[in-house]
Amino acid sequence: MEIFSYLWQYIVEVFGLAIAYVFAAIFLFLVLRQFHSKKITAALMIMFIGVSVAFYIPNGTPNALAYPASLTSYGPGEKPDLPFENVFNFFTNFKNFATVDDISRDPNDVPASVVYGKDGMIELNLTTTEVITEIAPGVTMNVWTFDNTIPGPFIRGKIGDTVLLNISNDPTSLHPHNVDFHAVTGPGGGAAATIVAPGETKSMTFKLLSPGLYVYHCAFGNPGLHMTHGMYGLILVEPEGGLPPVDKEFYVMQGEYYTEGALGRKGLQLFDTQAYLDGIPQYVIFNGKTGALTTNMEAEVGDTVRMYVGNGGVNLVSSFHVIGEIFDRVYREGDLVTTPAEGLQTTLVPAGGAVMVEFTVDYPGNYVLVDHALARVDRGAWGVLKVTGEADLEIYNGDIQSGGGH
Ligand SMILES: [Cu+2]
Repeated sequence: MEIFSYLWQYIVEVFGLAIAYVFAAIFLFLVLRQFHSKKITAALMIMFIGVSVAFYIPNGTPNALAYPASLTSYGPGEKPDLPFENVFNFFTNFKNFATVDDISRDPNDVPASVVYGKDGMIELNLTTTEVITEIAPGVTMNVWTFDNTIPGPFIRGKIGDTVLLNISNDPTSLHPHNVDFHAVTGPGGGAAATIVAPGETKSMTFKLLSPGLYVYHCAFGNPGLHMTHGMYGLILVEPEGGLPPVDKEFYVMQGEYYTEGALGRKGLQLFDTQAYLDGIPQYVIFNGKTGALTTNMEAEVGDTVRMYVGNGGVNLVSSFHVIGEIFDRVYREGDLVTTPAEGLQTTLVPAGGAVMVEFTVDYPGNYVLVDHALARVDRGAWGVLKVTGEADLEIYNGDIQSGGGH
């Protein structure tokens, strides 16, 4: 049974606690018996059990077992928890869930130009899935995706284009899903017309009316709950005439995971509703998991690099920064109409928002992408742009050592 390997730590903990308690009780009983009559010993033992139970229930219940039965929501949608029925279905259907070895979207996976179908429309097929994957080495979670990656595919269009969207929900899913494009004008940004039950497919068309870099995400039930499970991505609407050409384009998206286990706790992690409501994620990651962007972003000295940076949130605003670089141009909040800001160090990426940054790389080395609220780096929010080429000693001349922030 595969599931036992995921739950092994919980099982060991519960058995360990039970054994320790039983032995403590036996020891106490033997000691008390030395000094008191049977009646007094029995009374003291009952007291011991009563006090320990009263103490344990409010304080010692493992988080994973403290199911928030009284939870409510004052939002327009559903409560931000997984209904008990779905948790039960998850465990009873565990073997039906696909396991994905690498959930992260390749940051190089950006279409170079808009791809049109034969009818002149952009044809977009999205499949929503619920899968088991590692979000950090040895840390497993049930995540929900568009096309089995986090973030979902990068969608590229141009102002005036029409998109034909076909959205399918995999039959193994336990929840309905849909998609809200921030680039779409109309009810729910498409969400109202794309609700798909497991196994269902729906189609719609929408027109891209405004240029910009936009987030898309699932908005079914409790939208934040679906987003924090991994259901977000970016859609670019290029302005008239298109974006100026650059040498390298990268797709980076920040997200959060709320797990019952503390940071680094191995094994299958259940969703922590309380941490979600409090806005304290255990993991803050780029492209779906820790370490997703450490070996796959490369450029050469002289290249102009463009990064499409999104934030799936749900709770945090990202302070995006590249250590050792200055952004030549920042298209704040994904605004592709106004003249971009120039010469910025750190830029904000709102929850449910995006930014486009451009910079020319002038010197070889490793440039670390971070959310400059730096404790989040410990939670996973970093990546590396590796730049190769000739060193210009006029720009930077020193003895480069590892561990120096590069
Ligand atoms: Cu969803």
